[in-house]
Formats: sequence, C-alpha cells, structure tokens
Amino acid sequence: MQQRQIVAVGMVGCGFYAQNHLHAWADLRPEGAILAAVCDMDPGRAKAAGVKFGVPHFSCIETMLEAVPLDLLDIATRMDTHRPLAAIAAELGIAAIVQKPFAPTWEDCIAVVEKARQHNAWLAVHENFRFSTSMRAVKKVLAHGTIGTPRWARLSWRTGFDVYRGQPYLAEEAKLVIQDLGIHILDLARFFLGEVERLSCETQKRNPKIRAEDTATIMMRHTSGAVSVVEATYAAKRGDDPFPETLLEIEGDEGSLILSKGEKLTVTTQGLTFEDHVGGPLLHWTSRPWHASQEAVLHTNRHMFERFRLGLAADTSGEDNLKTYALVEAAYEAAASHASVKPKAHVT
Ligand code: NAD
Ligand code: 89V
Repeated sequence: MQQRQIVAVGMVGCGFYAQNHLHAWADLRPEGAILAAVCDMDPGRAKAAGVKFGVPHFSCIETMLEAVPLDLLDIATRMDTHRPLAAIAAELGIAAIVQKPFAPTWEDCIAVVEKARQHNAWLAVHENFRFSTSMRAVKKVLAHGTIGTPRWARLSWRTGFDVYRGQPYLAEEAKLVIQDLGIHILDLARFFLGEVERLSCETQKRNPKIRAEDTATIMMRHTSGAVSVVEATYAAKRGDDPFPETLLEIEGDEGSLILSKGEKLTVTTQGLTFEDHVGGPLLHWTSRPWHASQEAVLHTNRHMFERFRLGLAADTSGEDNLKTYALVEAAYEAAASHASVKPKAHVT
C-alpha cells in the first residue's frame, strides 16, 4: 500500500484541553500532519481556534466533513459525545482519535470499537500519560532489564491543585477520580507491569462541594505475578504539590527505580544508584505546571499520526484501551462490592 505523505486532520471540540491538541498538530505540520479544519458546537470557540490556527472553522461536524476532505478526526469533546461522533467518522471510513475517557460505559466503548471494525476504520484513544517524556524514560529502563523483572510498584497521583477551575464539569460528574484521572494511572500500570488478574479498591469523597469520589486507592495483582498500588486524589493538602506529575516506585529482582517530583529518576541496580532528570523541555506554547501534560500531547499526536500513516494500529488503539477501561469498571465494582474483582475482557 502506498504510504501517505500528508494527513489532513480535523479537530472536533476546541475547548480547554483541545488547545494543546491544536498546538501539537501545528508543530507536526513539517512532518506532514496538516490541521485542515476545526469545529466546535460553540461557534465562538470554533472561530477562535480557526482564526488562531489559520483554518476553516465550523459549528458542526457534518458541515465540516462536507466542506473539507479529511483523513483523520481528532475528537477532544467530553466523553458523552465520543460514541456518536466516532460513529459519524466510522460510517464515512474516516480514522478517529477519541480523548479519554473513551465513553461513559463499557457497553458504549464496545459499540465504538465494533462500529469502527464494521467499517474497517482506524480508531485510537488519546491516552497521553504513557507518551510523556518521563514515562518513556522509565519504560526504557524497564525494557533494558536494568532492575530485572518488575515485582512490585506504587503509582501515585496526589494533588490539591484546583482542577475544577479549568474543568468545572468535574465537580458534577457521577464518577470522578477513577474515570477521569485513575484511568491514566491504570494505563501506566498496564504499560509497565502488564495485564491485570484481579484488583480491589477503596474510594472516598473528601471534598463536600463535589458530587463523586475524589480519592481512590487500588491494589492490583498482575498476570505476571507482580503487585501494584494505584493511588489518585484531587483532595490532598500537601506542601510541594507535584501536580500534574505521576510519582512512581518500581521494584524488580535486580534493583528499583523511583520517579520523584521534578521528574527526577533514581535507579538502583547492582548496589549502585544513578540519578537523572528525565522531564521534557518547555515548548513555545507550553507553560508550568501543565507543561509535562502538554508536551505529552505532542508525542501522542505524533505517535497517532505516524501509526495511521503507516497503516498500523496505535499502541492505545480502541481495542487496547478497552483493557484499561475494564480496570476502571472493575475498580468501581470492587469499591461498591468491597471484594476483589477480575476485569472484563472484550471477546470478539
Ligand atoms: P471542554 O468542555 O472544555 O471542551 C469540550 C468542547 O467540546 C466544548 O467547547 C464543547 O462546545 C465542544 N463540543 C461538545 N460537543 C460537541 C459536538 N458534538 N461537536 C463539536 N464540539 C462539541 O472539555 P475539556 O476539559 O477540554 O475535555 C475534553 C476531553 O479531554 C474530556 O474527555 C477530558 O476528559 C479530556 N481531557 C484529557 C486530558 C489529558 O489527556 N491529560 C486533560 C484534560 C481533559
Ligand atoms: O488529565 C486529565 O485527564 C484531567 C486532569 C484533571 C488531570 O486535568 O482531567
């Protein structure tokens, strides 16, 4: 099959986080990813993005798809709209990237994957934590076998940062910290330690002003035999808040690695300890404290673009992300049943 040189990208949703997607696509233009059009049901947001990035802007996806030939849709709207928007793309055989959470329910996620399969349409989920510079550095150390086979891990995302200012809808969600943030950390746990056999979970709602759980503590047994603890909270009151960093401790047969605040990686092996800063650079459009998350969008978009252009599945394909989503569902089930739960599997 002739490899595409140019990929025409359409952005659906030009809200809070989509700004990072738009900048990332602009940065990928020299590599052949052409941001060709944007749409948002809020015409003001669509126009602002269209003017800023110099592309036609629309207030509905159908009009955009009629007016501009597109190869790839980047859907950065909220989860309740992901299924219908992804279905429009699939029915037209247009490739789609959907932001996390994939969709509101397991059944919705399955429906999106099945629809894409039915139309042989390329589908991926924008799950960017594993693509961040620091997490790729951790993966490299693990892949080299420097600490041996991972046997135990703690993956921690604890903050008191006011996430509700940029994303006010979070305070009203029926499910919060596991579905919105835990999903990233559960994906990292799969990325570093493999698939999960069973898990247990305790949730708490510590902030009286919000609707759902803002703290979750999840313990997992991986099929490799390893055990991990995934912790996430929006209700920490800590000095030196690490927002938006994920802190890691992974112990293997030959040593350990610790990723601490400031993206400092400490690796111990054969009795020797090495330290290194593994964070990415500030980009012309990123700013502290979000810079690590913003830079991860660039690496994620590049991965999606390159895999799509080569006709290959993304690492976080729709099918792969079902395995991460199954852990979210299992965690809520375990918290409700106070028992350990085996994650669902998508049998095709
Ligand atoms: P937002 O509400 O700020 O933006 C969503 C935009 O989508 C709005 O402007 C809305 O008008 C538009 N929209 C809704 N339905 C539409 C439709 N049918 N057609 C066109 N436009 C439509 O939300 P946000 O905070 O930017 O979150 C968007 C998604 O990004 C969510 O799924 C969220 O979980 C995810 N997110 C991911 C990260 C990350 O990857 N680290 C960080 C923040 C948010
Ligand atoms: O990254 C996310 O998905 C978020 C957060 C609150 C961390 O911004 O929603």
